[in-house]
Amino acid sequence: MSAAEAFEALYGGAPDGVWAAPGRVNLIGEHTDYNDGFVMPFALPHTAVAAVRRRDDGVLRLHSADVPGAPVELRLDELTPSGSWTDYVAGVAWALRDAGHAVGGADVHIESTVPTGAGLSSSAALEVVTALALSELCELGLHRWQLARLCQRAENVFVGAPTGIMDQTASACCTDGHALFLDTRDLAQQQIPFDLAALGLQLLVVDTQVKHAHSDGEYGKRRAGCEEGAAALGVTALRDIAYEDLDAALDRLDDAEVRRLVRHIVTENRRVERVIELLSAGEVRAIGPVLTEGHASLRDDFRISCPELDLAVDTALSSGALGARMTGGGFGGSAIALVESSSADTVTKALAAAFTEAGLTQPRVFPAVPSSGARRLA
Ligand code: GAF
Repeated sequence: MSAAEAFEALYGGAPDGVWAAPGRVNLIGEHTDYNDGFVMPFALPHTAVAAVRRRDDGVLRLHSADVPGAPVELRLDELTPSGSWTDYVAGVAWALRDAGHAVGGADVHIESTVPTGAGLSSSAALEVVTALALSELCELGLHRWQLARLCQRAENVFVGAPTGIMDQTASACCTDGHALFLDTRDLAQQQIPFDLAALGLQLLVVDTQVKHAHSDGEYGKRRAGCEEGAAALGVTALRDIAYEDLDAALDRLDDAEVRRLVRHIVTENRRVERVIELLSAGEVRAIGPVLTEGHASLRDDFRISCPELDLAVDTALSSGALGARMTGGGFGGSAIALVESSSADTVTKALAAAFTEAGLTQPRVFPAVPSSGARRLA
């Protein structure tokens, strides 16, 4: 049954439209987004699909294919977080209305293929598909970057997770066959062609199936530590520390942990620039070692890896990957590995064997193909 048919069965009558918004993989630029830095995600083919019908009576009815039962019914003027999946949808309606946009209600049915808890932005996909649908149905005329900002606000203020802007912008703004080079300070964007198949390459996603939650404190602690570093160095954000000035900046910091956080952010911004330079020069295979260096920095300086992610990265590298690193918020979720297409099977089998030997749940491994951002399907 399609999402539109499921909507009809639930609510009676057809939806006004059907929209989709993808999850993402981040190629490089981790935890730089709340430091006004650079990121480079691309959209996955996995999407949250929403069949939506506008209403004007102040009522929001929400249903997900993953949650059996009747739709949840909420009043727009009484929205409060409930700790469930509906917060990501209701939070967007709240953020739109809080910003003064006229949203009068909606019936919503969601079906998502974005793996949850895998660090692939299933929640941003939910937010962005809601924002795009409501914006179009209520004729709000908002730009994609404005939708991303509103979705980030929903996540920060309504859901209560202190995330940056990368995931929502990736879901809203990515395009097929490209990675998105995003300057998170002003949301300036460049679409970078990233057609790996044409070069005989694949980027494997290795979902360790270890779950994490952003709101569990560690993410917020890293963010607070970065802000402490920026304040101690007298800059607006760590983005303002040039790579060339890193050693001098580190000398001015007393706290060893803050020093490590600062070093990760400054070197990570440099790695994003390096990847752009290499991709622009057509040296795609040469980004491999830069990705691997990024993993070491996240593991040793930012300290957000975990044994499962390290095992995925080490195994991918020892079985032939050109580069590998964890991707996303950390503490579980997914790693990525750049591989020759001809060695994708070998790497996948090596991962399965290593996880079996370590007594871990099998990872879910699949090639990530750069896909379209949010769009209307019907
Ligand atoms: C999570 C957050 F939601 C993003 O904003 C970003 O900080 C990422 O972790 C780490 O790069 O996905």
